[in-house]
Amino acid sequence: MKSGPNRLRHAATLASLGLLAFGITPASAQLPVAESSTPADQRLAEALCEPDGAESSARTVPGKDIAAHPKSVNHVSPARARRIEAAKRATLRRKGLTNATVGNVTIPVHFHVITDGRGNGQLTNRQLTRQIDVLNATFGGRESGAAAETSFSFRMASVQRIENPRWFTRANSQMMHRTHRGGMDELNIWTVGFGYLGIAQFPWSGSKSSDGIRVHWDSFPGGSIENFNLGKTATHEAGHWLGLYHTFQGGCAGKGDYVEDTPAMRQPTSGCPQGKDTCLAEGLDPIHNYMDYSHDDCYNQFTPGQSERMSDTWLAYRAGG
Ligand SMILES: [Ca+2]
Ligand SMILES: [Ca+2]
Ligand SMILES: [Zn+2]
Repeated sequence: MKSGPNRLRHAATLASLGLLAFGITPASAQLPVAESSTPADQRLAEALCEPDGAESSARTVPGKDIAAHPKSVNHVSPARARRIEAAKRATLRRKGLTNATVGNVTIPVHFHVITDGRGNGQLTNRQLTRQIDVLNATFGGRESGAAAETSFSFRMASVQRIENPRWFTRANSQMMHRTHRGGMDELNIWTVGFGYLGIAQFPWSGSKSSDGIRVHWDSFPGGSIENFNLGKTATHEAGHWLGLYHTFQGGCAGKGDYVEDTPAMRQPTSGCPQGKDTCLAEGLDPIHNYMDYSHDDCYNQFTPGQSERMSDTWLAYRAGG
């Protein structure tokens, strides 16, 4: 069977089947990238035969696939999220890390810059460095007084540049398996030109050789995707890579995103609507949170609760490689 992101990610249907996790942004900014050659329904068919059961979280390029999937705002089902939580707690207990804390962790980053041979995908070294700077500013809590300073920082470990038009548009699992570097404690970032802003693999699912995040190259600092070109997509996907759900996970009911200090919200945010409040539960929607779908310049924080969740995730699934 074919592989790749095009067989992933059909949010509404897959979520209703309880199979996969992800979301489709309802943002309506203009779409600067080429149309995908793969029809959405084919993507769904391919997703249903995902061989390794990889669970990912995807974010579309604004305007992409939205009309066809208006209800695509569900992610991990609440039942699935409960099982994931139980498994994580059991893993921490087994490792004797229930009350452990994470010191400062510097995560090596391996960039795989995929190009199409026609001038697309060519990120400059300066853009890669600026992306690392954005990861460090965002995970360091430097964009808001309310932001948590997480345990995590990032450093450039390697850059490989690969011309492959097929990988550039499909960003498939073959690309990841053949190029992956390092262990679970190192972050692989594939930059590609697919129909999504980004796709992350959660640490509790998928194979080790596809661990990492795939990010649209034009979302990097200086990229051309309007409202999404300050490098915050990589921050969002790295948040998933460290175990965070969307802030709108689960909507208004239940445990939501399993983070206490992110107020529940019914739907992902488009733009930066001040005062948005979609759940009766206390608190305005956390539109400035990196795990919402707001514009890059609206984002400014992870919360202390998210920071703690990422540390737990690190201990359970990533520490020690
Ligand atoms: Ca919450
Ligand atoms: Ca509320
Ligand atoms: Zn996401």
